[in-house]
Amino acid sequence: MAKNVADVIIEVLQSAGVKHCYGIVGDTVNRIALAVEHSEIEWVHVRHEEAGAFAAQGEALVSGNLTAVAGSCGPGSVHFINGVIEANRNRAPLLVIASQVLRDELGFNYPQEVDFKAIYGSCTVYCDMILTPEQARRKTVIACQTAIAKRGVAVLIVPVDISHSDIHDDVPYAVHTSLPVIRPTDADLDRVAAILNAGEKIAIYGGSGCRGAHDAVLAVAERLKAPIAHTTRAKDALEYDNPYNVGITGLVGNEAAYHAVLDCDTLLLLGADFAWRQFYPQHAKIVQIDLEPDHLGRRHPITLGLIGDINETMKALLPRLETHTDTEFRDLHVKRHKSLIAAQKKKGEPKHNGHISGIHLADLINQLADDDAQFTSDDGTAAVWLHRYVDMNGKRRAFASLLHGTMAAAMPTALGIQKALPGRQVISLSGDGGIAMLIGDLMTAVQEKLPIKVVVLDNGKLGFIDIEQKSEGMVPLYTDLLNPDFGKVAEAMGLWGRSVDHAKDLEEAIKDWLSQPGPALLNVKVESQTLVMPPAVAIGPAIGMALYSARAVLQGEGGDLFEMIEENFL
Ligand SMILES: Cc1ncc(C[n+]2csc(CCOP(=O)(O)OP(=O)(O)O)c2C)c(N)n1
Ligand SMILES: [Mg+2]
Repeated sequence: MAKNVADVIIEVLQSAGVKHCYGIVGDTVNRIALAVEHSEIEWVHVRHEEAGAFAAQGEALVSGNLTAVAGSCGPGSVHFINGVIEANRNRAPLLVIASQVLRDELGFNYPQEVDFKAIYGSCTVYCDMILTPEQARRKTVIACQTAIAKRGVAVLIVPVDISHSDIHDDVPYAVHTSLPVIRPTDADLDRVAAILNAGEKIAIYGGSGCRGAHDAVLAVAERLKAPIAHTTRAKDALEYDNPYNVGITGLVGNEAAYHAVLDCDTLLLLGADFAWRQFYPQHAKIVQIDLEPDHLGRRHPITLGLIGDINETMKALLPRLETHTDTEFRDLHVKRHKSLIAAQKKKGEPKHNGHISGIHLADLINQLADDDAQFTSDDGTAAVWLHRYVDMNGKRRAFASLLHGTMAAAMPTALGIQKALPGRQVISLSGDGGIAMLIGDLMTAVQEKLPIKVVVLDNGKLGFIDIEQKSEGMVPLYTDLLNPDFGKVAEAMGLWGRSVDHAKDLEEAIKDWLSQPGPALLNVKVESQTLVMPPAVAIGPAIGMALYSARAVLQGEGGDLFEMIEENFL
């Protein structure tokens, strides 16, 4: 019997594990939407396709399942772009159905005709158009299989006349995926062990490739008496139950991790592709292990680079390692990390004026959130506070735009995580700039009954850029935000909403907000000047701040300068 193409596409998606399809209906995608309606896949109706793509990647990341989005031709499917890039960089398996105008009209500048291959070809793992009804099953299978196996975004371009067509000769192509075990050979592991056994001050620097390898990495660290620094993306994979943790190095990090990595004589780099080259040691021997061959030695020259899954490789390496006994190097950095974080939290505590720092807000949320809460954060100061001051424990997870670095991802990503994990507390740390960008999708939380908890860090500024410009010696340009009361905006949209501006009211407000059964938004007026200092203040920013101080006084911005000094140094 003849089958409709749209039904076949959705049948393949369902067999590949897709549970939800996020999108906005319209003309060319309507037949696909009908197929979704007839399947076990649930349509999630968003207000902006970009938010839909962020949500889908949140679901894909937290569940590991292939997730889908579908859009109408032209602008509808163009709107996905920023979320698609975010998903692809985060290695989220995502299938995009970009519906297209009639095949007959392609190439003639037809209304809403867009060359999706030109747009999506460079930022996805697969992008192709279904050219005939008979290709539909086969291309959908390859698209799904590629997205799952290569962990990225596959875009399937579907002309409207194709999705309405019938397939007469349906061949049973099906999605096949498996997880191989990949580790270096025994001889290569012996070479790694020889380097590590000769080391005296050994540090481990773990990245997101360490997900699922917590115990194996810790066992190696214990054998080598090595402190473990980690990237921001590995925070939830390595920080918990880890007596060797020294936290994050890099711009968001702290001095303990920074020095552990820089001052070691031997660095074991595991599943980490940290981009900032100045944070790698100049003279240490570096052994790098990564599942991705193109990560080996691409940031910094290394002594030995091997391809392997971190869990399997560490388990095979452990018996080859001699037990080191000198704990001085490790203990020094572990102790330093603990006292640094405690001191920073102390500094962030409210002062006589009742102002709330982002540090204090993050610290309180850390204490009051559920044990298994899932956190998302926008690019900006929210990402810094989340990664520095919210503790992970093996059940919590942190999601932020750390590779693409986009604003506005936090709230929509939370929608998708909530969809995947009903009943779980999902907290979005949103900037006031970030929330405004996709604010319409707060209505998705209401309409789709997704009880996400959004906190807006309302500093009245594009705060991160304000600080950045000051550190370049500039008097800030175009960073001010004239905000509405986001608590009231949320209420008008049908969420629970409230605003707080004094530290004395904060704890009660957070408790109230987190206890709401439905979606809730807490708007918190936070200090705009709390500095996001890198672990070792480079000469550049220090001079920049001094220059800014001089210029600010000369240009009559002394008030701002005083506020900054008061928040950070008094
Ligand atoms: C879509 C997008 N536009 C611009 C930027 C550049 N940028 C990075 S952080 C930032 C400021 C974010 O402001 P806000 O959301 O208010 O967060 P804050 O730093 O004030 O907490 C900007 C403009 C970006 N990363 N993404
Ligand atoms: Mg802001």
